[in-house]
Amino acid sequence: MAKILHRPVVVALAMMVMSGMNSIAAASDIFSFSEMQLRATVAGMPSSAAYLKITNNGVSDDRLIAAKATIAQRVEIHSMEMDQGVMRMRAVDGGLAIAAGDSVTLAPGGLHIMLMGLTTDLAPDSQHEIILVFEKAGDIKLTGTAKRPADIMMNMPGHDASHNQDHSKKSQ
Ligand SMILES: [Cu+2]
Repeated sequence: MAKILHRPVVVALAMMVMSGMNSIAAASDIFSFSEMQLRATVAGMPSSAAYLKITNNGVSDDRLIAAKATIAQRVEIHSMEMDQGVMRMRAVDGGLAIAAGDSVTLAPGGLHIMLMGLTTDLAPDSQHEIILVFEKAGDIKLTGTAKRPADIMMNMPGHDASHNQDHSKKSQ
């Protein structure tokens, strides 16, 4: 059923982007998103990251399996964890499970969309598109705003959400 829904969702989002209604948040029948924020870069910085809160309003569990962007040569979904006193990033194995009715927060110091091999500088306040690829819902295109590190997440509640996910839950 999700496959049938996926095209209308993309069309609806594209229309919202064109009409500028997604400056705060974009929404679909299945997923809603906080404003996506990208870490602004200065000339020559090779990588950046994007952050947002993703909420699954649907009745079936889904999984963020990839992300795509023209501003980077490689885009991966990363986690960041303390390992013997050192912060380490790594690609999330098998994607990010988002259970029906649940939400996951990608935020500095934790989960993030990693943008590697930037093809452009991300000037503060500039806007960039990233496509989130869900296992069932398909591609959803979002527009995010580059922010200076100190300004990221200033307006995003629910910072703790990434810590109450039950990762042991089987979603398939
Ligand atoms: Cu990373």
